[in-house]
Amino acid sequence: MKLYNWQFAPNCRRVRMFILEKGLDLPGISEVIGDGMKLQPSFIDMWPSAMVPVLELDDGTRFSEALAIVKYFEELHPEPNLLGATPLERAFVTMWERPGYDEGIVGTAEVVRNAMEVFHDRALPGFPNEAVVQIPALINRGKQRVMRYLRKIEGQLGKNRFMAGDRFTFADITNLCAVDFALFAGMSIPQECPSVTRWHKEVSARPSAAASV
Ligand SMILES: N[C@@H](CCC(=O)N[C@@H](CS)C(=O)NCC(=O)O)C(=O)O
Repeated sequence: MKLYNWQFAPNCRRVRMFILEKGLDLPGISEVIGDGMKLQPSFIDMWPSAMVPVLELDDGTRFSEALAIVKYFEELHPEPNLLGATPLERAFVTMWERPGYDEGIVGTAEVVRNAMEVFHDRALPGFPNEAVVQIPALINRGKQRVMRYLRKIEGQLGKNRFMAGDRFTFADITNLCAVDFALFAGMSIPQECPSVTRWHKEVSARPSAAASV
């Protein structure tokens, strides 16, 4: 088994942290990024949609999408449960995992990809052979989106210790990856979000948080 990985990428960290929380031996890790934070041509030849993470099984089967990969591991290794133990808990894990990805990670990516020089003409991932220009107006729009996201999770974390309730799940993993990505991009948790700060401190102290960076 092999995980095609980009150490910097928040979507790869979602999978690495999940594997650590499961207590599994990390499968083979293959770094796909070469010079200039660009995907290696050999990876693009193998996987033309040009995005990571990708999991490769021993029989050569490959699939992508962080959520698909963690679901696969959860089926194979049900304990400790990270995706929800009952129909209702699974609904809550999904409900609170999605904004971490759709709003937190994607919103921050909008900021990073439109601001950083290294992403010049690479403003969207998955276009290895054509230029995607940066749009400076998207930097502030991305920040707006992330601030709305932080206020949204503040509401949930004001009432619950963890994202999906009273225990740690994959919803915490994706949201931690999102908040850390936003901090990397120069944003901060606003004062009006004390519960996000409280939760961020608690989940950051887990060994899997440091080990997955
Ligand atoms: N929906 C995908 C998103 C994957 C994605 O956006 N991956 C980014 C890294 S976080 C990527 O592969 N970027 C390649 C590039 O920038 O060239 C998932 O959840 O796994």
